[in-house]
Amino acid sequence: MDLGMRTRLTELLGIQYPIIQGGMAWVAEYHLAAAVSNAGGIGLIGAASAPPEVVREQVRKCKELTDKPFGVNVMLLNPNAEEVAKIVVEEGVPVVTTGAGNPGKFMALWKEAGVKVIPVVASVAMAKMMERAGADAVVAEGMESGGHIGSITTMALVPQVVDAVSIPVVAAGGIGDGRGLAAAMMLGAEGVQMGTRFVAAKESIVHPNYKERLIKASDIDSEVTGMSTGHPVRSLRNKMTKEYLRLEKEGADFMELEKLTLGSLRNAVIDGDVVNGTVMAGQIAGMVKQEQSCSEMIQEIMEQAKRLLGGAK
Ligand code: TUI
Repeated sequence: MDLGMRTRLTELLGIQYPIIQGGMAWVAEYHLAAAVSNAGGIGLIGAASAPPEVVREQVRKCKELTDKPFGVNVMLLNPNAEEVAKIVVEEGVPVVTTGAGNPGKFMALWKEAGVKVIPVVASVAMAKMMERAGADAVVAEGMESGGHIGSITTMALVPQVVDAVSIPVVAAGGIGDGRGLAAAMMLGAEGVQMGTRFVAAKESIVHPNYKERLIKASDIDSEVTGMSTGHPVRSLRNKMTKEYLRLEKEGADFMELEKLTLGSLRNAVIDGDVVNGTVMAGQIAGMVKQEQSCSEMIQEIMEQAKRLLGGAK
């Protein structure tokens, strides 16, 4: 069966399969990004809060591992976002996604350099604003996602964004297999972005404790902390989330809450502290059953989606 699936997204990016690997902080480094791109999707390096020169290094290493297109996710809460935005252009990165804010001020820079820009949005209003600003596509991310989230579900958000814009829409949040990809296409999306599933990839450098915690997780194991601070984050329940939610209920102030999460994602991903660290993961955590190579994952997802969508075309 020909597993290719042509959509405006695959045409825009020059890729075989309409699958984007999310630009997850600490997790999405060059080994993972290159593996996803080599498997026919598109991998992203998550710049997150990394120093700009580290991002440049990551991009160069990624180019050594793949000839296929890959991208960088620029996290807009990062005070260094502007420097990262320039590095992307200097290094000739073909695709940029953005998260956790409005990338408006970087659009001209990227568009003039021919970079394909795909902002992640969590509302119709932001999707429309991004289209007007010149975005090539948007990722509509529902609150089933791991990490920093909006407030509406993927099932409700995606069709509303599809109706509101004419650029391609990529669905994210709560998608973990070929059924999710097929469902996203039914909602009018032209691709999916997946994060949590790729955390368990063989090529993912996360600490074995993190992978194990994810693989053992069930459907209701994630919690959202930070509702009171305006930065809601979904992660797997542990000592940290319990303590955080208790403090939030008591009305603790921002600084007190911050103390609990400072460096906590790094502690989980790199050091394997899954007790006090932040184990970011989406609601499909319960669907992640085993470590697999990116290629195996993508082949499996495409076979399942193609079967559901009506077989080989
Ligand atoms: O960005 C993400 N997910 C993330 S970023 C991240 S790093 C972090 N860690 C701790 C606290 C905060 C951040 C971990 N996960 N997803 C994309 C996304 N973007 N989801 C929601 C949004 C979003 C939110 C507001 C996009 C635009 C937006 O606009 C607000 C405005 O008007 O500026």
